[in-house]
Amino acid sequence: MIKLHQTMRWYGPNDAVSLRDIRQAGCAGVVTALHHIPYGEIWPVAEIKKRQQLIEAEGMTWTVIESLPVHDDIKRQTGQWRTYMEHYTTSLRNIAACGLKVVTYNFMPVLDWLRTDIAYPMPSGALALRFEKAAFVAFDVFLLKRPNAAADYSETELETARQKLASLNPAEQKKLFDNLLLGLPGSTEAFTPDQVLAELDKYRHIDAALLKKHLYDFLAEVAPVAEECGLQLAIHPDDPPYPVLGLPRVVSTEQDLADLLAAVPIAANGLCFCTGSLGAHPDNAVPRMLQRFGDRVHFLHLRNTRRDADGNFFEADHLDGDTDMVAVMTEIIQLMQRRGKAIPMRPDHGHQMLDDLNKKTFAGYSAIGRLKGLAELRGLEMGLGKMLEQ
Ligand code: DNO
Repeated sequence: MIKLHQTMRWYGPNDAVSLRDIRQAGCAGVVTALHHIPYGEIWPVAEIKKRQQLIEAEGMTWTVIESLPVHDDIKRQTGQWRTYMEHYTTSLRNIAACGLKVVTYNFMPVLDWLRTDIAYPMPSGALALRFEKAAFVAFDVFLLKRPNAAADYSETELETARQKLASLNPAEQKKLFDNLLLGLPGSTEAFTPDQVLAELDKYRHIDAALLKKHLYDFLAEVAPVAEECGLQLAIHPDDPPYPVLGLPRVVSTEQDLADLLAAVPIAANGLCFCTGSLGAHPDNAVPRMLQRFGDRVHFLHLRNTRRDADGNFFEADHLDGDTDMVAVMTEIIQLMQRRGKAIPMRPDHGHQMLDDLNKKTFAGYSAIGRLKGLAELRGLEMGLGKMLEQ
């Protein structure tokens, strides 16, 4: 029986969660990135090796790079984008030279994932990540004051957002701002409102069709290089999986994934299948999508969300929420037997709980909640695996 290759994300030497912690969670692998290298710059072999040695000294492998970021100039095909394309392929070759195999990236313009609340209390007192529609609209229209933002929402949505704003004191408004503009994963620097507005404005001529074209152009050049040097590219879906702040998002739906895989039909052009991001869209039938695209899934993020009818969602326990994790795990087990290959996975995010409530960790990435999620998923895999073997 081929089993999942269990990993956890590590933000590097500054992460309050140590490699030792990750090892004790039962992981064989680590997912990390050279967060100190600015977007668009080349990852030198020496830097990759240095990081790899730290991980191997703790008895694990650096299994997946998450992420090798795609510079926004490439997403827009403006400015220095040709240079950044060359840097990207050079970085891929350097990564392959060090023996790594899987590279995650995303194609979300300007910002990566978005949450309005990073400390949403569960009934147990554990804290979860949450996206609250009214708070998001309030941020967009009344705090950030994006030009013409109001046109993207209904009168009811605007009214609910107004009420939400009125319920927040200045400190809470600042917190909402900071949560949404937390910046980029792995960084603690938030954008200023003016910086964000300037970045958003650079996309005013780019609609979904054009962004898709730019993504496929990127892949047409980069995926063959990856294939040639034995790497697998794994694109992370949009989170949340729909347009935000007037920006197009093009890796959100079943059709988006089908188009992407068909655009460059080689194995290296694959997916980081994130059940949490995809599951936040009511139309995404996650187990069915996994069945359909399984052959091109190079990395798995396992996580669950619970949605409501108003467009809010929070991150539920890994085995709870709207996505049927039993169906997902059944697909995964069958997929790995069919492909004859273990797929790397990580428990994505986790509730902040127990001793971690007093620690400063990256939002979503405290140790104990992820350990709990991983342990539950590991048990589910073992139980289902035994049943399927019979
Ligand atoms: C959030 C993460 C994402 C992911 C990137 C991949 O917790 O899953 O930030 O790392 O989108 O490029």
